[in-house]
Amino acid sequence: MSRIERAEVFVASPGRNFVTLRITTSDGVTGLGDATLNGRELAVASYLRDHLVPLLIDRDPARIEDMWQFLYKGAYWRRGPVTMTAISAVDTALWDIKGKVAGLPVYQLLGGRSRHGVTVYAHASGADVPSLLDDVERFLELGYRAVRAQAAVPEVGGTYGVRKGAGIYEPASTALPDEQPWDTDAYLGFAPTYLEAVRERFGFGFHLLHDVHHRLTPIEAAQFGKRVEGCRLFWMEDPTPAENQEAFRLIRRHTTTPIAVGEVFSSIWDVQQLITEQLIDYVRTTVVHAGGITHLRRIFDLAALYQVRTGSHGATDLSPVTLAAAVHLDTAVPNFGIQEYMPHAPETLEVFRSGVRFADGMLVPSEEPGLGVEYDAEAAARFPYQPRYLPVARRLDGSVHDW
Ligand code: CS2
Ligand code: MG
Repeated sequence: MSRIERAEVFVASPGRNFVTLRITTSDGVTGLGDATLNGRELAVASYLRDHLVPLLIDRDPARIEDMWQFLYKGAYWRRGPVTMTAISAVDTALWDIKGKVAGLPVYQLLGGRSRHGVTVYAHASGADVPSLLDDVERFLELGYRAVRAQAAVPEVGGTYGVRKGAGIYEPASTALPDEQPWDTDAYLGFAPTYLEAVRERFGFGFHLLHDVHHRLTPIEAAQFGKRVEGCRLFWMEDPTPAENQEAFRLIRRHTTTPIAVGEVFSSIWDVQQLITEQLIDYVRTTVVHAGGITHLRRIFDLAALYQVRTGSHGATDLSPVTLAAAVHLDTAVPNFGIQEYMPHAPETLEVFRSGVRFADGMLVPSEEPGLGVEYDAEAAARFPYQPRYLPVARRLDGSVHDW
């Protein structure tokens, strides 16, 4: 029997911080898992190094489901992003190994191809409406079939989702959290106008998305969804914080704008009511934060029963290992909806060499056995970890708001 011989945890910052797990078997097969939790990276690295790696040694790498149950139930303490991200990394690495041992790309192990490509959406943004429109145009010219639009709210200092200059969007950019102002009334007055401007200028021949980023109350979200119905959004994302899943019933009662939720959640139980009561249309849980390929498949299968489709988180703080795993899963599941895609920085792609390819607004997985990603630990060593935090939002009266 092959056994797990070594498990190494790499923390590096090639373009941004990533935590990566590499498992090596007694047969010399390696598997990769992403363990990046933006702003809490070292907690997951320690969870892996101090608590999971010792449990992995000498176990059978082929028993993926059993390993998941062992790490989840064996922790006793349930759920939570740190635990679930660490379990995700192990699970993903074991799928990578299984693919390499079988000589098959991971999507083949998941049941094979359901589609020839994975439709993705790009991130268009602007400091003002004209620059947002230019950005939308640029993505449409690049062949994207779906574009998310975000613009900075005038007079309000910091807005999520808006790139600074020509570089890559990076909200976690300061050594301590940047405290940014937020004004819901200004946003509610402004955001619908730029979504309308996008439709006016470019028409309806592509999917238009928008991320509310947990900024509204349920009734404000209902007002927003109703107001933008004419824009026929593909989705409004995270309209309100979803710890209280019931809150979405109120939004549903008032608007037919589709809803996507899930990027900050880590288990099937966090989205159970949202799915089974059909309170959302797209579930955005990801491989890295929701228990790996094994658990995400379970969430997606539950979602399929209720005609909820997938729409996995794919920002640049998810490593190319997560993107590759997502594209394998997206290729295989029947209820795929859309995949978020923000190309990684050149330094990131120097360290993670990925076989995922973009063409015609779609991603296709590598045909290499496993996930099709290689990690260059030597290159990574040139990019040491840097403390970086996501911002915190404060309302105009100084009180903390959901970022
Ligand atoms: C965003 C993310 O991609 C998205 O939809 O919500 O950019 C999110 O803000 C970051 O991943 C947080 O780390
Ligand atoms: Mg989001």
